[in-house]
Amino acid sequence: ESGLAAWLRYAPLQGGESYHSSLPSHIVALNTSSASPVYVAGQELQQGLQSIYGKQCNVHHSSNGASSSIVVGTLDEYTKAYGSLNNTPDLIEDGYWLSTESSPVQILGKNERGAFNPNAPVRWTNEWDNLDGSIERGFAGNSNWFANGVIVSNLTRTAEYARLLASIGINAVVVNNVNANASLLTPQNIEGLGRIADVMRPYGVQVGISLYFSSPISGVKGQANLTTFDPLDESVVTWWTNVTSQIYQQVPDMAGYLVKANSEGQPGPLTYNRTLAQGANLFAKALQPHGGIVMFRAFVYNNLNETDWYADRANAQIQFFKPLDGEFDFNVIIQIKYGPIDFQVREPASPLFANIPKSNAAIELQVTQEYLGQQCHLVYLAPLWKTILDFDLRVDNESSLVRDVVSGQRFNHSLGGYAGVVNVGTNDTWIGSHMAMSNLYAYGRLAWDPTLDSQYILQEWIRLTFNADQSVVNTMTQISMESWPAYENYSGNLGEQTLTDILYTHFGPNPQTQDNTVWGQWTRADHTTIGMDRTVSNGTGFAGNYPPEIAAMYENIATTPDNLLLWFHHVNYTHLLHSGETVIQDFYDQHYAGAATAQTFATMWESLKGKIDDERYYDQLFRQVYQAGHSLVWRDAISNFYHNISGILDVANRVGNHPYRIEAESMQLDGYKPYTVIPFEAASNYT
Ligand code: BDP
Repeated sequence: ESGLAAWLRYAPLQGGESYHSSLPSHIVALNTSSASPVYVAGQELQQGLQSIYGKQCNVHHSSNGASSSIVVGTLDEYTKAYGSLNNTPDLIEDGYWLSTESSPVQILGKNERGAFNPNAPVRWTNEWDNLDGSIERGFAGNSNWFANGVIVSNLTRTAEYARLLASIGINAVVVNNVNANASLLTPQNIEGLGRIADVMRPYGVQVGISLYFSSPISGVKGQANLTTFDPLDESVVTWWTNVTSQIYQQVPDMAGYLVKANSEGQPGPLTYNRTLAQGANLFAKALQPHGGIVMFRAFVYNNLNETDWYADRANAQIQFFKPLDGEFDFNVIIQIKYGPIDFQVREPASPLFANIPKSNAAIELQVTQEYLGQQCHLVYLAPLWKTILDFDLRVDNESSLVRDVVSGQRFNHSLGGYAGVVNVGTNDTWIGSHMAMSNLYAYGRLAWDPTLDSQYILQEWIRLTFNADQSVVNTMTQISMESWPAYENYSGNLGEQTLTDILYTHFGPNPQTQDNTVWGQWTRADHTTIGMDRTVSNGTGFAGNYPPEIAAMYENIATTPDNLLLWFHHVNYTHLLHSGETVIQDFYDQHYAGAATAQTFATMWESLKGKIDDERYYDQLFRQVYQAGHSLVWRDAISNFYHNISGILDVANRVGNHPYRIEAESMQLDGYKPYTVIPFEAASNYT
């Protein structure tokens, strides 16, 4: 089992034959075109029944009169073939109706993709694939669809990916990096996008692309080269209108554009003193005749100027977007990362969700574990996402759950939803580790229905991906459910964010880089105090970006939850938490507790030997052993760092005292050269 089949293995069910008589013997898929999702759904049913139950069924494409059948089709096609239905629910786009009570069994969709209605219309993945085939923050090999600047000819894996995504309700994939490249827009690549769309379409998955804002002046081969990219310049408008039409000729159902502008070195409208809304609307207008939408990223900040101690990157989105509310075209959605900084292990919900009621909004989640162990650490993310989706922002003192904001329900928008950064690669596990695929599965399930319980989703995934053996389900559940709290504890608790190296790798401990760079992920730690004061009264004012009830909660140290204390407040190391512990001692205790929990994962995993296939067993075991070791590196590096900086002893005398640790210098080094590690706390005796 390489992992390639993910949760669509259709593993044989023991005693499957005993169900044969109660299963229908015919499948009717009401579409004759093999490129249609309904046709493909018929084939999937056939394959699933065969593989799970050993039952052979024929697939027909029109009503064959047989009563013992499963019919799959759109509601419209069904009524044409079988006559009208009583009691069908009202379906929205992509919604479907499944009845096993009727004869024939009905699986009917509002459209070909689709009595479950999705919670939000936009359920996309973002893939940060570069045209050269590399993937930014991808941990599973190279791109499945790009190589050497063009779109590859063999798109088999791309089609397989679409199949996986379809099964969890994802309806579009943005295929290239948000840090985009203008040469995506050459005629050759536009033709290639057409091919990607062709292999995804039978699964009901559309293609979207990221745009490079200054493409008109980038000398794109086969396109006009302008001297300006000013969004209000007529020649620029015409340029994008033309390119957009060319794309729609190849991809008539293109989902839309994703745009990262004026952030981290990406060009944008501010160069011409135009607003971000004017920039977004340039693309919105080009897309309107074709029905596409613009996902405009709220991740806008100017890192290079943030040398001012009081500047707070967390405020940037509010500063940029709040004044523009109401100025975005109807087909623009503001795509907002879940927290105000950047995919950290713990962040408060982005207050932008509460501040642009007139605009469509989507939440951006990260399936790829950029800051969260990069698939070398198991971190099941659904519980983290749920803390945000279920958070009540109390806009106008009324219930305003983030999930109701992005579904469009809270502020009455018909557009909104979810963007998940996945970054699948050519590796057979898709994202780099077998267990990390629970995150992709959970992402799709939550985008369809954010009220689902994290553990429920997880167990559904375990049964499909591994098996239903109770000990398999229980063990994997325990490891996964303990994984995010453990990672948070050993990588940076109390709202410190993930204390990784933030200069480039975002992997492994390096707390000192937090305060020594211009990236704005500060800890503000000195010899006596730690934490970032984001209050209105004394700090950066960030807390005031929330509606009054929430602002008041975070403004006050007494009502700020311990797990976000240092996110909002700057305190003495000896400050007492709600738990009664001091900040520094809790820091030590939790880093030890988190690493201790991670030690148990490998042992628990070992109890699964023989209960799952060896290939996946050993692959994951290797990762759990690695995580056990690396969690100690984390624990010691962070604890030592804060011990050195604060000078406060660990009451349990563990910090700096690791009798069982084998130091590198006491080993025979073969083929290694000692070098000085910075910060030294992350090293063995400085090297
Ligand atoms: C940061 C990543 C960087 C991305 C950026 C973004 O480190 O690679 O380009 O986010 O989301 O987290 O645009």
